[in-house]
Amino acid sequence: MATLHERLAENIPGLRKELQGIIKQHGARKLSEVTVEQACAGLRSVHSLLCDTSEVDPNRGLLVRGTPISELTNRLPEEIFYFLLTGDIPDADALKSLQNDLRKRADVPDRVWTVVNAVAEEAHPMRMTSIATLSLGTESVFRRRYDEGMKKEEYWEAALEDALTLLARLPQIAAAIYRRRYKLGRRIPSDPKLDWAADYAQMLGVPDPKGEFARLMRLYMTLHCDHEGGNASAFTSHVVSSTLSDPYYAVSAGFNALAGPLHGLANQECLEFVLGIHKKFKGAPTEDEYRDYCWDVLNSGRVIPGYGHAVLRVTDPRFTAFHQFGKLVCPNDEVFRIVDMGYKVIPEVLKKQGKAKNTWPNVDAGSGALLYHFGVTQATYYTVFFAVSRALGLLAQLVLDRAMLIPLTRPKSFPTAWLKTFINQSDV
Ligand code: HAX
Repeated sequence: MATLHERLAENIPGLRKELQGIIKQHGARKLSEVTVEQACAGLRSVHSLLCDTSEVDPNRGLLVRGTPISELTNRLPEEIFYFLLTGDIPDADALKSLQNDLRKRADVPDRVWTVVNAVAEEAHPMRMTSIATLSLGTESVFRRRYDEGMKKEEYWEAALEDALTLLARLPQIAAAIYRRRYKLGRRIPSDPKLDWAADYAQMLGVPDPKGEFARLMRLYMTLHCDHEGGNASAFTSHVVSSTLSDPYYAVSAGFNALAGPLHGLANQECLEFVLGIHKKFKGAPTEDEYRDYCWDVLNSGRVIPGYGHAVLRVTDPRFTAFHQFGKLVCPNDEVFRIVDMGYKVIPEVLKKQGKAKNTWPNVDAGSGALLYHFGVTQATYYTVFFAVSRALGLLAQLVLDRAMLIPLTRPKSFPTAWLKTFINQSDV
């Protein structure tokens, strides 16, 4: 089977021609209407962005290239990256070639370590990850080739070069940040015999005699890989990359969006929520105690982290995958039991409150309890796991954007005065 580069080089001319044909023939057709509410409240559901890597179906959850994520849980993240970019699962040779390519690129330059070590030790790990990603960019092939006058048709190849280098290095950087931020000792070197996620797991230094933590890392990296194009981190990365900033700028910007509590930081807040219950009740509470606790949170004006979603209207299949993993690996762990109990209690409470459009758990509700079980107790680090995984999707999306010659993103804004005039005129 073709290598990733070969397969993309085969696919891209046809895809490009197809899209240009669609634009030429149907460019004036309307895809969506925008209401005043949508324009003033986050552009929800406005069909206005092309993304071929994945889509989120309100009732089925994440579909990667049309395949439900629940059918991909045994795949390696490297296979998923190939799949996101091409729509094909690589065979053994193509996978090996991609893994070898990543290994060759994995060495992190010393000057990046200098940057990582210069960031304040108490800084949030997401800030450190974003800074380190940005600092890797001084070697950007995209930037160098752009400055040399690269043709538009070749942008994707230079973007792919950067994407592979960034992916190869991120686990080392993220693991080093973990060890430095929580004073766990020296960096652990990469082991070239391991796959991408298992290597990340071993570099964290988490004891793993049965290989279960490595299994969790593979699952984690696969489940968080992508979530279509309109979520805050993907959209941010898409906008930055559309200016022809290099992929390091774009992914670092995407990470900055992911660091918000309504997005990727929710996994940190979920564990804090569960640990708060554990502390208050000195273990798992009764269902009645759990319910009262949730009402106290809601009545104090806070949200229940890990529940609700801007698009999904069912239990997130990624939550289900983590939940099943927990039931197999640590069914009696008290923190996991609180997550398990939450699945019974919280949807009912949110339904009664009547505000959330989706009362079911999202991906973040249970992942922290599993990490905690393996001794990764530092919840402030959890969004970094999400970021390392989501880099797969951000990078696949931006390589395809450049391949499809997608131009600068530039929606039109308007002042409130214009909106008032528009409303008055349409009322007449
Ligand atoms: N607990 C309490 N109230 C909630 C809620 C929750 N879990 N989820 C939604 N609501 C409330 C909203 O705050 C909103 O209230 P107001 O009208 O008072 O503002 C109302 O229900 C309607 O919100 P919605 O339309 O159902 O949800 P949104 O699309 O606006 O927001 C969020 C989606 C995910 C941000 C929201 O459900 C939330 O805040 N959940 C908790 C935080 C969380 O789990 N975030 C992670 C999401 C997954 C992700 O992106 N990870 O990266």
